[in-house]
Amino acid sequence: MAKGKILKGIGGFYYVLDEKMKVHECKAAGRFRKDGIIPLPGDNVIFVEEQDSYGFIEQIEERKNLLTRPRVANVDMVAIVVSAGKPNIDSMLCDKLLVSIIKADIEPLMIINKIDTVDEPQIDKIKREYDKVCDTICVSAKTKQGLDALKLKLHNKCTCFAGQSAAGKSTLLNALFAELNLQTGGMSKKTARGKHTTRHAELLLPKDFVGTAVDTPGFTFFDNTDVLPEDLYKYYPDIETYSHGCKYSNCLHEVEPKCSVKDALQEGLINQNRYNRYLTLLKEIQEKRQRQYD
Ligand SMILES: Nc1nc2c(ncn2[C@@H]2O[C@H](COP(=O)(O)OP(=O)(O)OP(=O)(O)O)[C@@H](O)[C@H]2O)c(=O)[nH]1
Ligand SMILES: [Mg+2]
Ligand SMILES: [Zn+2]
Repeated sequence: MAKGKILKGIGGFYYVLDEKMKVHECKAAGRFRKDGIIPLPGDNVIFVEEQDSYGFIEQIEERKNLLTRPRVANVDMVAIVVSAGKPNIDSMLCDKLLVSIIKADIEPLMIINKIDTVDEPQIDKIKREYDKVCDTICVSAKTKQGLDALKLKLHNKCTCFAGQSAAGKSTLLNALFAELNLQTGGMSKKTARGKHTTRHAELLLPKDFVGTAVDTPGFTFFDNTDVLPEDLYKYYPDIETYSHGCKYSNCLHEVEPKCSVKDALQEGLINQNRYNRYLTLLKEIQEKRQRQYD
């Protein structure tokens, strides 16, 4: 038996890094599938070594945390990478991702990339929406602007890079750690969307760096239906902070009277776009739940 960490899983094979930095191609015990457990990048495992770098995963150690989209375990931080230019930011997708990160009790970071392609006001607009939610950093993987500051934020942590396809996750990781040599892609001219270049989440251990990173495939769809409507605002730190003066303890901050969130909104303390999207997501969750009961 040996201890290791899953770097990636492809087609039923898991690539497990052992304590001597050797990678083993492993199959997983059948009972995981029976119990509905999927081994994930970031999982700490106990495996049986077989010859020629093969192996068999026997046990998955208890996870510190788990993110279902992208699927990773045991990360310290999730960096949401967005493009300041093309592809256009999907703010609703960012908000949903933030809800899931904060719900999983993981630290979020917003990386605004491609700042070489747009003017200051466009960057500021994105920054203003999110700087009361989490730490934000503006960078360009192309000009390398902001990368030293970003590297400092990644120090000593396992950071999962997540977000839309073509936001520049893999390009950023290459710019930070040249030896990674990850595949990068362009955008489809027809749809103005990314080409989904990265196909698998992979835990990376850059040389001469204290910390690890997970590159993940971009996505466009996100489902938050496991959140209760009355809990949703708790995953909006910029809204939650003003919720303590509401008259009703089960206030949804929607139409209720004497709502301190709406007061804060009137005073300009909460970003109007974030609040509008909160209401949209609240409706979406309520309607989905309603359909489940019908
Ligand atoms: N101008 C400019 N282009 C960038 C920057 N960062 C990335 N790109 C370009 O954006 C495109 C997409 O980059 P990728 O790194 O493949 O994007 P990704 O987020 O990894 O995409 P998926 O793997 O599909 O999820 C490539 O053509 C990059 O060259 C940047 O800072 N500035
Ligand atoms: Mg990629
Ligand atoms: Zn309220």
